[in-house]
Amino acid sequence: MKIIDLRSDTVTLPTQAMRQAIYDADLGDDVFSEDPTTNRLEKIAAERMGKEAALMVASGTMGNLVCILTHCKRGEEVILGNQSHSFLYEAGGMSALGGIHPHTVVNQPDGTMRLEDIEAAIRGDNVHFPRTRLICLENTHNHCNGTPLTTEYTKEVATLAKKHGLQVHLDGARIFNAAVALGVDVKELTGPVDSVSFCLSKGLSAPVGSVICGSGEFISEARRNRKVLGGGMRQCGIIAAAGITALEQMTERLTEDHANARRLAEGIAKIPGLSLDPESVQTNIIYFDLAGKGISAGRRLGEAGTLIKRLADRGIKILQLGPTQLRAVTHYGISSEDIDMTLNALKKIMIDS
Ligand code: TLP
Repeated sequence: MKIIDLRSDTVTLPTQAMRQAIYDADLGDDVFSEDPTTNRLEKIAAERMGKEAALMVASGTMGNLVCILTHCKRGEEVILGNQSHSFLYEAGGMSALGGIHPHTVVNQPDGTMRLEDIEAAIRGDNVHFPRTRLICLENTHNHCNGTPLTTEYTKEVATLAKKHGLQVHLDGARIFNAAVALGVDVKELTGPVDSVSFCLSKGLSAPVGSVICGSGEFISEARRNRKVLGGGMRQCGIIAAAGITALEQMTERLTEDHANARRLAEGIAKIPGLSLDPESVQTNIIYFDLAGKGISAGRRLGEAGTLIKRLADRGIKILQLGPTQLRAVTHYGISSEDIDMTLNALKKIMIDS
């Protein structure tokens, strides 16, 4: 049975060109900074992000953690969205490993935090308070419908940070989705921030890896923190090779994923019993809801009598986030025929239930 896996863009498999690049990669020991392929990836990534230097890391989670550890000391505070990936889904790494205090501010449905809310969260100089050091943004904002944050908004946050002597880190796991959706060069979105982490292994389809970018000084300190976390990866040109192909060949095609997501969203919006605002879908992530039909979303894949299970029986995988909330993500492995098949299956299941 053909599998249509819409759970995440993390499920993408490497392209043929990536497999060839991996096979051909020149290798060395990256802890000595002697892996030529990793050095090349880092150079390309820094240029693309408009930063002085870059560092490959194992994952998006490690990228965010290394950056936060590099910006903040123990007992210092990070302001970040209450729907941000770093707050919700990174196992509390900043506090568990860094003794760093997360201070959440409400994310608006478009993934922004109100400037006045950010400003109100910044601590005054008082012995009772942790010292605020960093503001984190996320672009695209995964949990807020994959919405891209604009250049203007990013600049406003950076200006506010500067006014208060703070740094800004951007979780740009899907920053190329944002750039393509907004029709801007990725540098415009990363220019205002002090550090950015982006993923090679999501929509860009590389098998492993993320890259963090910032000033030369920041990245040499980050290299030390990566080592602390056990992230010195020796001959990691094996994975950097696929990352170079990802940056060279896979960024512009993200528009296809966005078009597929929009079509899926428009289709879902027409199915009685499912609810979603297609206008909210600007990139490759779709959240939708079971609006009170006699079918539950299913607690986990495989539970009988649920939408998730019934879709899985037809080879279609989606993700459940709450009792009625579901997520589908389009990516390189999803064609427009797959979208048609998914919509037909959803229609049939909802009519039968
Ligand atoms: N997101 C994953 C899950 O962890 C939820 C997904 O399927 O969307 N930042 C953002 C905005 C992310 O969405 C993710 C992964 C990460 C960081 C972490 O990246 P990895 O999985 O490489 O550690």
